[in-house]
Amino acid sequence: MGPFASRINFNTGVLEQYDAKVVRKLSDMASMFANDQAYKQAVSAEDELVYEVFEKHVPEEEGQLAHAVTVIYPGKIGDEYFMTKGHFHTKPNTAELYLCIKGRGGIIMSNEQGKVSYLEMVPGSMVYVAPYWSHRTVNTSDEEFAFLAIYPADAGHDYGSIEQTGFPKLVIDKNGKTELIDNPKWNKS
Ligand code: PAN
Ligand code: ZN
Repeated sequence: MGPFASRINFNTGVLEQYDAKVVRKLSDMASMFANDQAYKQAVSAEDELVYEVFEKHVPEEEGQLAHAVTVIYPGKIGDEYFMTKGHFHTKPNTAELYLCIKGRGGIIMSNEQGKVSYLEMVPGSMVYVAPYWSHRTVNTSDEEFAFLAIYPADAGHDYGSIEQTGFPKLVIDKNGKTELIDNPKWNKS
């Protein structure tokens, strides 16, 4: 593969000329939100779009850099903000760089030792997701939250491990303020 260019629209947060789009609706996120009742009600009322990932295609091989723009729509289940599923990389020693383009949000990261890091993201914020840390982003605003992610193309996504344990903390809206609280469903293995 030779050099190529693409363009992010900084007003909309959308990656123009993307090759593939991943769509995640509420129904794709069963048991990920803490409040099961609020989740069930929300899904049956309207299976809302939670986030989309706009990807460029590069070969999934060592040395290549995958890059994608994620747009998380505003919303909450109970008091928990709309968020991504979250994952470890299948090759756990691979890092990732996030750059916020639009809106306001945050990234929650945790490692196998149960350590947690939460960092806020506003346009221009860059977050270095260190190797071995799981990562999930949340939209803490009432507009679209968009960010670019750049990562080794052979990193792979391991969703299963984090699905089993959950993240140690939830990111919630408490009377208009963003707070981290213990996740009652956290199932440390
Ligand atoms: C990101 C994420 C993207 C969607 O590109 O894949 O934001 O989140 P989930 O993959 O957790 O659904 C990234 O971290 N890639 O490695
Ligand atoms: Zn990742």
